Amino acid sequence: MTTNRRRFLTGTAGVATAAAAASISKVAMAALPEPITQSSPDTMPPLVPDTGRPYTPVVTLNGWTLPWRMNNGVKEFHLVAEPVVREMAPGFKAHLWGYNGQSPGPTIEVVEGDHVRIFVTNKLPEHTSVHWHGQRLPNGMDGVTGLTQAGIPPGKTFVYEFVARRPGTFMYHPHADEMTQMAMGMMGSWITHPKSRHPLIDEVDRDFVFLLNAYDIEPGSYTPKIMTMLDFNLWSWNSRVFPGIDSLNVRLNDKVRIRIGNLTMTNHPMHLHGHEFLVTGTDGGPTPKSTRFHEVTTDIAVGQMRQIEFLADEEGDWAFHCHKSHHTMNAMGHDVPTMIGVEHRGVVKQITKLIPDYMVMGERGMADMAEMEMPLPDNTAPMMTGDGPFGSVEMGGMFSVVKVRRGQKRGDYSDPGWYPHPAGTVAYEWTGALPDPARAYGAGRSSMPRRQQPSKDVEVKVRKPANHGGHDH
Ligand SMILES: [Cu+2]
Repeated sequence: MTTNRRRFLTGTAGVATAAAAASISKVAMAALPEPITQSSPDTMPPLVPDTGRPYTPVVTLNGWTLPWRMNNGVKEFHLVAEPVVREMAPGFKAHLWGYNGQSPGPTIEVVEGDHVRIFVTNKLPEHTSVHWHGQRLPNGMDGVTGLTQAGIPPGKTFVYEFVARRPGTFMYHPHADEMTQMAMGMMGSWITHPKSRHPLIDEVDRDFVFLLNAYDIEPGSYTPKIMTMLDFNLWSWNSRVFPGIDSLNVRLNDKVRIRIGNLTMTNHPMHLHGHEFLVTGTDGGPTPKSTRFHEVTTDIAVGQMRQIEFLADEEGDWAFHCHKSHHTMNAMGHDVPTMIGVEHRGVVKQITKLIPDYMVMGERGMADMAEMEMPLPDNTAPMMTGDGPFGSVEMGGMFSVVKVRRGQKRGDYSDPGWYPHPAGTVAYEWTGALPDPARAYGAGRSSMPRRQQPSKDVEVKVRKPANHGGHDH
């Protein structure tokens, strides 16, 4: 989080905040709530409710919560579906579609039992709708174009109205030309807080939410390719890629909840370092306690949500990432043959044809690339970046850091900086003698003799093919 967090209500004057609702005249209450837009991609501070039932608000990673107004006991929100320019990482902007100035759209937070009215204005060049994923609601409010409603034509506003019946972690997205609209970034999170103490929903000190999404944006271009099924090159959280994703900053011994939804085309095994967590909920609601067991990785399938909880009782900077290694890389993953161990001097010309100004991949691996400034087309997320206290982190995409600090104040979400490791607690170089390894008897043999012996030993080198199709096999 940066100083930008203070620019919370930019855009249209911010008069439609809950705080101002009391002073709005009857005439105004009959009109639409003024749309509120967000110009910053930073993580905004939690929106503490000052009308309606109280609750502990969530923090949307690189996102924000949509303010509402109360209108005769109804919580009113105004979503505007529109083209947006999203900064996916510093210096890297994408032309997406989203809601109220950003992609994803703002998080909607309500309380179990709330009567909710959502105005949806369509400023896209084609019709849209909003499906409220996971909600119990009247069928005609489910947002499936053609099935439960007509699409919202460009320039028109539709109204959705229902009671938030179930507490839990949900999301919203179009159910109209889905392939285009979701590939362009239209989605948002929805949290329904329990109205009172719930036997399966614990109070937590920190509550984070974000969505997994993916884009195929060619280096040098600005708009995602929407036909892509598998071969995405930008794996993002809330339309941000590491190192553009904010860290999740918590206080030592905080109970932490993280809610994650997957609107990509593949599954993501989410992995937390240094702690074990429980999966306490899905988009079906809180999980029964008998089903909970400790894990450090949980897979989130397409269209699923998972809510994980842990006690942050180990100080440090703990990596938190998707465990698919291709998903912790940024653009340039395509059409780049692996050059490990390949004598490269003769092939530079060919590669340069593929990628102008291409420099030779390290013969020793890819880590070299992270250390060097690689010439890239304009508007490309660098292949790997992120400078840590010990050098390059060699990651991109779906990666961030959970920072656990003794000195972090309650309710303070600001970045505490790098963890000062106590003396003697960092992996160090061995400088003594290195004895030859003692090989066990029989090392290198197999469980049975091979039936057909090759005439001579075969040795292979693993080389990722150029133009490989997809990262998901
Ligand atoms: Cu992944």
